[in-house]
Amino acid sequence: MAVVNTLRVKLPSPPSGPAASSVLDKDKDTPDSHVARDGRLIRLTGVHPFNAEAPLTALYDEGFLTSVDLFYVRNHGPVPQVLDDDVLPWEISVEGLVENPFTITLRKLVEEFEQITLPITLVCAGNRRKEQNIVRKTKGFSWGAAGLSTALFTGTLMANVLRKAKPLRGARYLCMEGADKLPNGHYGTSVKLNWAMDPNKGIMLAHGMNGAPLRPDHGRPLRAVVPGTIGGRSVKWLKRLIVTAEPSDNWYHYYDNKVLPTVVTPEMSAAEPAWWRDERYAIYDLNVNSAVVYPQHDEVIDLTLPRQDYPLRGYAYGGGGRRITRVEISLDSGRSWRLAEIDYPEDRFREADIDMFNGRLDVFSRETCFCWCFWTYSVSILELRNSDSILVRAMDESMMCQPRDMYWSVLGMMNNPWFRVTIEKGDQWIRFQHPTSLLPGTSGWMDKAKKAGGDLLNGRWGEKGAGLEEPLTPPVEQEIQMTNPDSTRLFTLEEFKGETSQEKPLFIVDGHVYDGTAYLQDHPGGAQSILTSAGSDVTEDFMAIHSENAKAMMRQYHVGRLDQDARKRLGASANEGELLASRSEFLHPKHWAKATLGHVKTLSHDTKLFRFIFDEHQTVGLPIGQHLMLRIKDPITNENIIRAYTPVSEGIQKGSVDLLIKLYLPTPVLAGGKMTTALDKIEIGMEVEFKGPIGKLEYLGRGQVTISGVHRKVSSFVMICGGSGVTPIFQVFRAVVQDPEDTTFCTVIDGNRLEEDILCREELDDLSTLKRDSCRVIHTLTSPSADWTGQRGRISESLLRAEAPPAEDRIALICGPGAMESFVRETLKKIGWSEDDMVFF
Ligand SMILES: Nc1nc2c(c(=O)[nH]1)N[C@H]1C(S)=C(S)[C@@H](COP(=O)(O)O)O[C@H]1N2
Ligand SMILES: [Mo]
Repeated sequence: MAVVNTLRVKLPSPPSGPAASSVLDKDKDTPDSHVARDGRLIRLTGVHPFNAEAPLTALYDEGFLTSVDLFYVRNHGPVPQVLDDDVLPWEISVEGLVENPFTITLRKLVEEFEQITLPITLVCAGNRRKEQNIVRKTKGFSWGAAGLSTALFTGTLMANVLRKAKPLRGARYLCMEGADKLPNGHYGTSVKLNWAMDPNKGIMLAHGMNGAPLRPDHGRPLRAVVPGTIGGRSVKWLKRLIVTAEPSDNWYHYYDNKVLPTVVTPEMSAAEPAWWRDERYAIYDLNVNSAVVYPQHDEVIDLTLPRQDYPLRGYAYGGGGRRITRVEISLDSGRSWRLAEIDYPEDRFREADIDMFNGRLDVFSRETCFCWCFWTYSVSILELRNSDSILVRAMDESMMCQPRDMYWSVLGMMNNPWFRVTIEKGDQWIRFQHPTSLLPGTSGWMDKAKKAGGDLLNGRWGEKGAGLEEPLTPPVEQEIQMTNPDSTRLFTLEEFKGETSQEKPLFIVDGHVYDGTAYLQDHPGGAQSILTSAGSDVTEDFMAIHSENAKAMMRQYHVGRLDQDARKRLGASANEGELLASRSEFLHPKHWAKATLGHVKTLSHDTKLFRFIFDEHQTVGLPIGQHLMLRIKDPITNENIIRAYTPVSEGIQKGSVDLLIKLYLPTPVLAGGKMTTALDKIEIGMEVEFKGPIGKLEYLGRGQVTISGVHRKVSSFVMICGGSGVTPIFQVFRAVVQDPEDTTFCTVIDGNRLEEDILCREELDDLSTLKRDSCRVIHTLTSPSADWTGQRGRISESLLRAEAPPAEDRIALICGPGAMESFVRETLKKIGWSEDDMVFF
């Protein structure tokens, strides 16, 4: 690079290091088998077509300029392959309403036109769409908040090329078309001609990115770059420029990159094409937006460590060249706001007038802002601890501010409500939750609020409680029927595998078999997106990616379902299944491990013992005192139900785990518990999933415990429980009593209503006989029969005073219904316990 004048400032430079040079295994069987990529990018639409963003933190940490490796990618279909020898001879045409139509090669574009280099942030209109999809599934896939990237683009101003063609009177639009052939024709769109002619808009024809030729994913060898405007207008693999009187009539111009009015449902948009024909709803300029990067999703601050201030950090951008003029932070749900500091790295280029990458770098002559900026706000940990959430909003120079409420629309685009990070609190820590998470098996606060039944559009982020209005109409959440009741064929695994081929791709969603043949030509992601699914179970990806409309279409391709045996074997052969099966412990903290229901034993009118079976060589892998999570798909609503349990079986037991579960059965006035209702319906041999361990207490044996990771010595336990709360307590009690060397004293106080309600009674009583001197089990009943000889009444202050006084190295373990737990907490405090010595499960 030739430096023309001496700089007083240091310019941000692209991240160094070589770009990815090998083709990932995943891509080898796809039409993109010629495209080298970086494995860190998170794929958002299965394997192919390639739509991907970097982990948000990795993107931010690279700084102002994004490496070509982490630059987000939005491909509607396969990447056109352009060999080295074909780069310079690449031809584009300039045609339509022009006096002087011509074609020109890339070589001539570089030779004949002035070359410029500009820093530009591209943002997909779908950035942050996952938040919309959680409110209600849109017709678009789930982008997180990293659907944007910044690079130094080198090329020529579009205006210079157009001027040479001499647009005629009446010409108002510049249409652009790419070389990628998609199910609905080539990708194409348009922008206003007088924008393209305006040097202030910076619209360019780019062949270079961060000082190297464009990468295949980003439009090699030539693309349009339209700064300040959604990425969708920056046509890649550019072949044609067509000057017209009307906006582009390309299919993708009509059916993509629009914000339809919020009243338009996915069904209406499919049934009434007029909505799409309204150019007023087309998106051009980006809207003002911002996001929090630090704290990251799931980041934990340990409050026991020395406290420093925490620098909150993130990004913001505006559209149409407008500068971000403020970024504000609220720690009190939007009642008050504080000003964050903003850094504009783009301005450092403004002061330079140099040559960079063989193009003139002249940001100075424009007043526009075409790049993201970074905000910071330092806050004390104490304030974070006292707050429920961090809210961020940005404003641009036209005083447009991000709104509090989401504007939900069919395509889920331009999502820009205040970015909210919630703060969860424990005794010794706080943890942050972003709205969504892209990692499998994880979720953000939005998923949780929604699952808890909150209305995410109630102006309070789905919180419930005093002063909040219930929505006038319940949110529409309809179940889509994907199966055809007439398709009753049962497939064996051999039949399914034998009949599937590249001509006739059969695939599985939710145990049902679909035949994609008739849809190969019409799939918006190209035939490849179906062909890569042939012969496999694509449930998770399919459900995550597809809209309600797409799901409704599945009915016509439904051909039957797998039989039990095929389901089991297919599940077990999935990669993840193999990975999990090769471990000596069944539970995995990150992956859901599959087990089947072995048998069910009824213990009382409302409790059953469930045995779940897994690999016979594995133990469950649960430390004493910890819990596991059970996930079941409701057979009717398909909804995932997750609850934490502590097994009653021992950790050394191989091949199975036993859960004692109290059933909350429906009554004429009350619906039953969700898990109960689902468990009631599952049959022997059916599949469920487990994950874990979780929990703050671990009993290491012989008087040693850790509580939230902190090691402690115990000489006696008081274990207070009620109902099924006995299960975690039982684990610890058994561990103490079964070890002859363990001298820890235990007092179990178990409160129930009727004698037959006492769970694990025999086991508890039998175990206590092993250590008569050091272990006691006290049962108390609120409705005892006449011949009951044990304690009577609720767990009371006098009972606790008598049996559970505080003592040196004594810890209370408490598990039971909420009301009981809070009574015990208050009472123990009253009789002299410190809260540090109580553990609630
Ligand atoms: N020819 C072509 N151009 C295209 C697309 C495409 O699929 N084909 N996707 C568009 C969309 S929606 C976006 S957001 C940007 C993404 O550019 P990138 O992949 O280089 O980040 O390219 C745009 N240009
Ligand atoms: Mo996009």
